[in-house]
Parts: sequence; structure tokens; C-alpha cells
Amino acid sequence: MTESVKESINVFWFLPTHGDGRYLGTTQGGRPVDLPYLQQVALAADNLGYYGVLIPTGKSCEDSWLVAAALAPITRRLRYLVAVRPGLQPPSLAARMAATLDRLSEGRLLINVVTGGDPVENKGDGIFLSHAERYEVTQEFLEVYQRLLQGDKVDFNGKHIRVEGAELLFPPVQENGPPLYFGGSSPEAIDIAANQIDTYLTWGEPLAQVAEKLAVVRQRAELQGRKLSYGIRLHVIVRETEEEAWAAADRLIAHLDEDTIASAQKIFARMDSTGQQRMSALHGGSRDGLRIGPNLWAGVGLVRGGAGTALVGNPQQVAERIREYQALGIDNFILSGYPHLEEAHRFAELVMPLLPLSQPANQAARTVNTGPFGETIGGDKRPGQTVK
Ligand code: FMN
Repeated sequence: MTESVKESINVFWFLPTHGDGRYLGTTQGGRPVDLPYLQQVALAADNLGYYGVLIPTGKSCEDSWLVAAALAPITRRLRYLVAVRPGLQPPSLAARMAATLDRLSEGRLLINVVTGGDPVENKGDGIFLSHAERYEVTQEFLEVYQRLLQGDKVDFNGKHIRVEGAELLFPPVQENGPPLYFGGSSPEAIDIAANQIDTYLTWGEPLAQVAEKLAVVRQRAELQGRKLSYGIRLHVIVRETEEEAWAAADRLIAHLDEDTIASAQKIFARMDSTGQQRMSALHGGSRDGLRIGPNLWAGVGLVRGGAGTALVGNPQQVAERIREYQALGIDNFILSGYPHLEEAHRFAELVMPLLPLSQPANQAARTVNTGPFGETIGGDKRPGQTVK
């Protein structure tokens, strides 16, 4: 293990605020993502010992801040990875929102800095800037935002952002503000990560590509005298046998027709996100050749933007693949599976016991007197007790 490899990992789950179901690209098996459902997913993640949940942001999602504010009070340990949007939120407003939610959740807020990679969506949000300009905004935004969270009174006169006498009266719970996460694969994004970010995120590309990208980020950060931590976003399809897992992957796209794939690919093609281009290139919009690495499948990306790959296999294989990414220096794993409620349980049951978790999963943390025990045998004995 190299020096940058941490011994334990943070395992996150994901709140499906843009829809959930049993199959991709169809209404069949779809389910309402309403407050009771999101509460169930968040409570499951909290109770099962996940470190936190990522809440996506964008036109296709419920608002991530409101969702986090609705769910934080019913969970105890779960952290919420919520997006700030430079260009859409002024830094003073974002800093105030972050400080408030950090206090309301008693220090359980994490921030994902999302620059946005879809020019059509951006125009709908009032943003008419090029890719390069959006990253200039992100850089300036982060400078003001971070100084506010550190308690400074800020005067700033940048190319895009100007504030005078900006300040935060009520501080965040976490010193200097919630940790900053950020994904983006373009050179501009990598520069920002190297200079201003705590945890660099990548979507789940094959091991060699992730290794290559992280080496660049690490090198740029070192030039700034900085050391980052790293995270990866993947779906998971785990079953007791590998055969069952691949069958489940096939079933996930069993109702997906070619027109739906083509229309999704058209939307991805209009994006100016390097990260999205790298994801789309993994399958080229075709169902053939979706197995792109050992236990790595690109089928989700046929219709889902962003995170498009899944680890597919039995529990030992999935845990091994996670350890391979961990060996690259990644210690944040942001996972999900369809449907998100059931798969949160399945992953916790099958894979968590095989992983070096940074916080104990609840099952391991419980005392012998509170279980879990499994259902009683014949209404008279607990499973595992000698049946006489
Ligand atoms: N973009 C969004 O619009 N909404 C999101 O919720 C979101 N979450 C992301 C999560 C991860 C783990 C990663 C790696 C990226 C995410 N992005 C999201 C995209 C990036 O924030 C960024 O806008 C995009 O990749 C464009 O950057 P690039 O051209 O530098 O790759």
C-alpha cells in the first residue's frame, strides 16, 4: 500500500430524487419518490451504517437542499452530501445555506461543488457561459464562499463575482465549513480540485482510467503543496452468486428500447462535460460490449447521465473490486442500486461485512442482546440456538 492509501473507507448511499424503480427507461416497476419513500431510504441508510448519502442536483431532481432539510431531523448519524451551484447561487447565499443546514443537522452536512455540464439545462437556469467561463465562476465562487465560512468579512472584485462587506453572522458547526467534494474531469476542473477542494470525485471508470486521472489530480495538488482525498461514484448489482448478479444486470435493462437509448444518447452528446464524454465512450450507446472490466458493467449509462457504471458480482467479487479502487487512494465510495431501498439493505447485508468501514455498520455495532437474530424457529427458538 502506498502512503496515500487509507486503511478504512466511507461508504455512502444515494437518494434517488430523480426517480426510482425496478427497471431502467420504463414506467414499468417505477415507484413514487415522495417524502415517505425518501424517508425510508434515508432511515435505512442511517440505520444500516452508511456514512452519508449523496443527493443529486439539477433540472431532473427535486431540490437537494430542501430534501436534506426534510430528512436530516429523522436520521441520527447520516451525513448529507448536498450540492452548491456556482453561477446559480451567489456565494453569500450558498454560505448562509450551508451554515444553516450544518447547524440544523448538527454538523452532518458535506458539500458537493457542481459546475454543471449541460449547456441547455444551464440556459434554462439563466447561465449563458462557456465551459471555461463556468469554471472561472466556480473558482471565484469558492474563494468567496470559503472565506465566508472561515469567518472572514469579504470584499471581492472578480471577473464574474463581486461582493462588498459580505459576512456570515451564524457560523457552521464544522470548523471552516463542511468539507468540499467535487467532480469534473476537464483540465479546468482538475485545477480547481487541486487548489480548492478536499475530496475529488470521479464516476466509476475502469481501474486503469481512474488510476491515470487520479495521478494527474494528485500531481497538480502536490504542486500546490496540497493533499486531497478521493471518491468514486458507482452503482452496485450484488447477488449471492455472480451468475445471479449478471442476470439482474440484464433484467435492469430488459424493458429498455432502442428509441429510449437513442434519445438519451442525443442528450448526452449535447453536453460539454468531459466527465460525461468519458462515461458515454464506455459503451458508445450500444448494448453490445457493456462488460467493460472485471465485474464492471456500463449498462446504466445507456440512459442515465453521469454515473453510468455498476459493479456486478457476488459479494466477494464486489468487495475485491472496491479494494482495488481503494488501493488507488480512494476512500469514499458513493454507491447505489435499483430500487434504492431494497439495494441499500442488500449491499449492507452482503458486502459491508467484507469491507474496512470507517464507521461500524449497525449490525456489527449492536450488542449481543439486541440482535439481529433472524426469525424464530417454530415460534420457540432463535435461529442458531440448539434445537433440542
Ligand atoms: N452534475 C450535476 O449537474 N448534478 C449532480 O448532482 C452532479 N453530481 C456529480 C457527482 C459526481 C460523483 C461527479 C463525478 C460529477 C457530478 N456532476 C454533477 C458533474 C460535475 O459536477 C460537472 O458539472 C461535470 O462533470 C462537468 O465537468 P467536466 O467537464 O470538468 O467533466
